[in-house]
Amino acid sequence: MIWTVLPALFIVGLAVASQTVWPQIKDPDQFPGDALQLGVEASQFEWNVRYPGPDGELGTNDDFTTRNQLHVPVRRPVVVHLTSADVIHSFFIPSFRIKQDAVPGMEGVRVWFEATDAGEYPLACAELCGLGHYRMRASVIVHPEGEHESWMAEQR
Ligand SMILES: [Cu+2]
Repeated sequence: MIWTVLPALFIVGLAVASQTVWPQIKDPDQFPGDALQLGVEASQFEWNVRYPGPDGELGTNDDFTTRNQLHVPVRRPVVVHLTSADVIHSFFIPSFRIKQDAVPGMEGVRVWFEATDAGEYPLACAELCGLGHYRMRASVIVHPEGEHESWMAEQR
């Protein structure tokens, strides 16, 4: 009885204590308002990242893309709009403790993070998505203060 009841109470306690944290991570209404909006489309077997063009709006004709590279600024929230072109993939950045499935046909899947240190971090697919799954590996490049702006301008 003790081995069952005590862990059960402990788990319920954890669930109650984390009630406010989960929506901060998962509820789009609670995402930071000033975030940079990026699109990430997973496909067999690569990541295509879409950035807003000169008009600053994501999803318009002047957007530009990078393949297997996710360029973000340091200390600024980033919202990733996640889609899949074919099968279920999983957007996984271990260093940021971020993992989110990308499901074909499902729009509106979003995930957000804020990188606190500049540098390069691995991005991987965490869902067995086919024979080339192992090479579905990319980089998150976190630009130091001010440098992301000039990188964006250069790409545009
Ligand atoms: Cu995949």
